[in-house]
Amino acid sequence: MADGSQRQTRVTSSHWGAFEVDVEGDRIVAARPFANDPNPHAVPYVIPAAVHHATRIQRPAIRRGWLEGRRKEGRGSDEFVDLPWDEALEIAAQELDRVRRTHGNEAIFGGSYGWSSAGRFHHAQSQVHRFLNAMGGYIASFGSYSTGCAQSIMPHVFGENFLSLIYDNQDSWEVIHDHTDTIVMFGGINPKNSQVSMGGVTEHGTAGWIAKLLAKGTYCLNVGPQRVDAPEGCDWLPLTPASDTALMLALAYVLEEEGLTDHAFLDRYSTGFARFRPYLMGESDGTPKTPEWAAPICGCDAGTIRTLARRMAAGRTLITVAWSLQRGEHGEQPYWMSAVLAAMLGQIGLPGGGVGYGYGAIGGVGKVLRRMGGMTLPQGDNAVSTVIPVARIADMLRNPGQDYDFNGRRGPYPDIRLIYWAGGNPFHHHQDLNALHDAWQRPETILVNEIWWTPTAKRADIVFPATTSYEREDIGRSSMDEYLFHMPQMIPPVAEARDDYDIFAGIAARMKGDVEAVFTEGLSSTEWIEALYADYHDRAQADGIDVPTLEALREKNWVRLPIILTGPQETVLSRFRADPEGAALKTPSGRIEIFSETIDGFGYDDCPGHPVWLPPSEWLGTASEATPLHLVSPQPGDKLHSQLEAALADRPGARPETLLIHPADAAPRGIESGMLLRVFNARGAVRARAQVSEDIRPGVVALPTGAWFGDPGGNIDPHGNPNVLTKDVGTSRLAQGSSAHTALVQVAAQEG
Ligand SMILES: Nc1nc2c(c(=O)[nH]1)N[C@H]1C(S)=C(S)[C@@H](COP(=O)(O)OP(=O)(O)OC[C@H]3O[C@@H](n4cnc5c(=O)[nH]c(N)nc54)[C@H](O)[C@@H]3O)O[C@H]1N2
Ligand SMILES: Nc1nc2c(c(=O)[nH]1)N[C@H]1C(S)=C(S)[C@@H](COP(=O)(O)OP(=O)(O)OC[C@H]3O[C@@H](n4cnc5c(=O)[nH]c(N)nc54)[C@H](O)[C@@H]3O)O[C@H]1N2
Ligand SMILES: [Mo]
Repeated sequence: MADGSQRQTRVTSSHWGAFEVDVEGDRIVAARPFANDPNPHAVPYVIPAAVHHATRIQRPAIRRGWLEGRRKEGRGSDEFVDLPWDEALEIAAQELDRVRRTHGNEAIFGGSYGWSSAGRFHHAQSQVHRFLNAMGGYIASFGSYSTGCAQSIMPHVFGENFLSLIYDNQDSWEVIHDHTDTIVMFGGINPKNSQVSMGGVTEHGTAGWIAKLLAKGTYCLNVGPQRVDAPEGCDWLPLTPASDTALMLALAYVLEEEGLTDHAFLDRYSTGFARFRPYLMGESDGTPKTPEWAAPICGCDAGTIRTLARRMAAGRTLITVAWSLQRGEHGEQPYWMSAVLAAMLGQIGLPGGGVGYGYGAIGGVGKVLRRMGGMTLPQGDNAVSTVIPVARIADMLRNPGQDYDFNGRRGPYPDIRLIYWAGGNPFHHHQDLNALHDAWQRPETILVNEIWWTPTAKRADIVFPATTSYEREDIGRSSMDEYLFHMPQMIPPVAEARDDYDIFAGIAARMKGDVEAVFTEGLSSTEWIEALYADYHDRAQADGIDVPTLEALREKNWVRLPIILTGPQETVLSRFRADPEGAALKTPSGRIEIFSETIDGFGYDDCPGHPVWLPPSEWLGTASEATPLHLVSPQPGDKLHSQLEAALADRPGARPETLLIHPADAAPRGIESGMLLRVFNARGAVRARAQVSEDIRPGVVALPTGAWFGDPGGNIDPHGNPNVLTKDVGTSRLAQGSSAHTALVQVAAQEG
């Protein structure tokens, strides 16, 4: 920690990469990108303002209405009462004890989704889960908002856990560079998104790789609603959002019609093509999936589809699919169909061929590193086995006891009385926020640990102020990065903030039974970090990777480990290709499942036994006079989700958020760049600022995520959070993923 007025500079790590921080006394005074990063993110510049921002939660606070017994009304509108730490911790402990005694641990929701901050020990979600396990368990959640739908569907297709597929079993950029002739990028590959990664990537390399591919002459085609989803130099096939499955079917149709399908591959490595083909050719439903059929659905012409199919069959082709495609109603279908299309091309398991998911979605996809274990806080065992799909939270709160389907299972939603959230911002990330606001009134108690007064903190009953990663010591290590960081404590906690660990330890100490002993195991946070690091260090040494001792790392601040692997690497799919029996996939057939008996057996009309074209409830095909435009809501370029939003929003003109709109849609509405807009549908309304641009297809508007949802009661969200407008519906009964990209809206110029 800095002492006196001397300026000190240290490096730390974050989800958006490493950066240097200058400290004077108790304050962070400047921050700038890390010198080793060829393509750093700009977000460090806002760190000093964010850390010392007026919206920091100063001390524990409890909602007045809750204290006075008005539990189920006033969340989000009541004022808060500041309390001393001891008193607030005591109240929280008594309430947790009351709820588990009266209703059981099944009444406690601790899904607590969210990205929190980098740093291995002070990872808020791990901390809250460990704490809730120590007190007897909680209702957890399955999957993520990022890839929840894919996590359910793809194991049926490739027999592999989806996260293991993308992080450990896809080709590196180097292999793609050396082997691939054509990349067809559904949803693009946007270097802006790869600036971010769980735990951070230090040398941001995705933009550099795409530049190298283009220089080499690799044909890169961005297929989607926005030109800006891929760097300049990539071709663009403007596509109607949510129509990708129709395009993929038409590409498959051309392959089949023109004798370009690799039937030898299908026979040896896949199952079910014979069940799928009649649908493709229109023999089973009377609709051949021709380019002429797809063209009006996709908003492109049939000739383009034919030419593309031939090009894909002519050389080594990699199909890449952005995660956004599965973040919409029927998101299972483009994911499954992309695998079928790749199988028909016969290049799965060959270097630089087949299909890959999420290149560019986050940094580190396409980078191959030696795996290292350790530095993970053990979360203990959860005595409650009920798990909900992560994005079904509002349904759960609204419908206790009601049965719902999920990936072949059917069962009731739990009856939630208490929610504990740490490290996430559901009033940023969930869909249909006005409806979530209403459902959120139902539990008896909501506890939140937060750094800033986010819309979620404002809707809690008991709020504990948490430290930022600059106010505590930690270790920065990501499985997608070759750098290892000591993250020093640089300043004392701001106001009365405490580390999540100390907040939970403080509550645990006041609860009945042995919660404290189970949670802390008698260790301070420094002792935990030392123990976790020792385990990591020993494992690394055993694997022959030389990592410094903790003392040495504290001294050095960071080191670069020799763990990058170069050249072609074996993957689940390359092994399967080489030896389809010996290295069979973990699907029921041991092969790629074009038809899945398992899924067929579920009997879901919204996700049948093979991929099909199923239009979502809201897309340009169902556009009306009231809501004629499709809203897509990409990740924000200037930050990570809603983090640091308070400081970013202070910059002149930064809020409301910018809405991208095509001149053909802007002109009839009298909209020009810079104008204030009202964006609305039956679910709500937000303000936004217009940016008129030909980088987006006509009929589509784009509003990034991340603005803080405004205070309830107003009839328009002043900052421009797209989730006021998005639809809260599961992708299907199979995956129940989030459908953030399913939304139709109207846009109007706003006076003043
Ligand atoms: N419309 C639409 N919505 C989307 C998406 C979309 O594409 N479109 N994408 C979805 C996706 S993929 C995601 S991942 C989610 C992201 O949604 P979230 O992960 O919920 O978003 P964050 O803003 O990262 O929230 C993290 C919160 O943790 C807090 N925090 C940080 N460090 C700490 C700490 O040490 N302790 C505590 N207690 N708190 C801390 C931050 O202040 C912040 O409020 O959004 C989803 N929502
Ligand atoms: N800078 C920055 N980077 C981030 C994040 C961040 O907050 N900030 N968040 C990170 C997280 S948590 C995640 S999960 C990843 C998400 O990574 P992705 O899901 O890949 O990224 P998105 O930005 O949600 O969407 C990419 C693009 O998909 C397009 N799109 C939307 N719907 C469709 C469709 O139906 N078809 C096609 N073809 N295209 C469509 C949109 O134009 C959008 O710009 O990003 C990560 N990267
Ligand atoms: Mo995500």
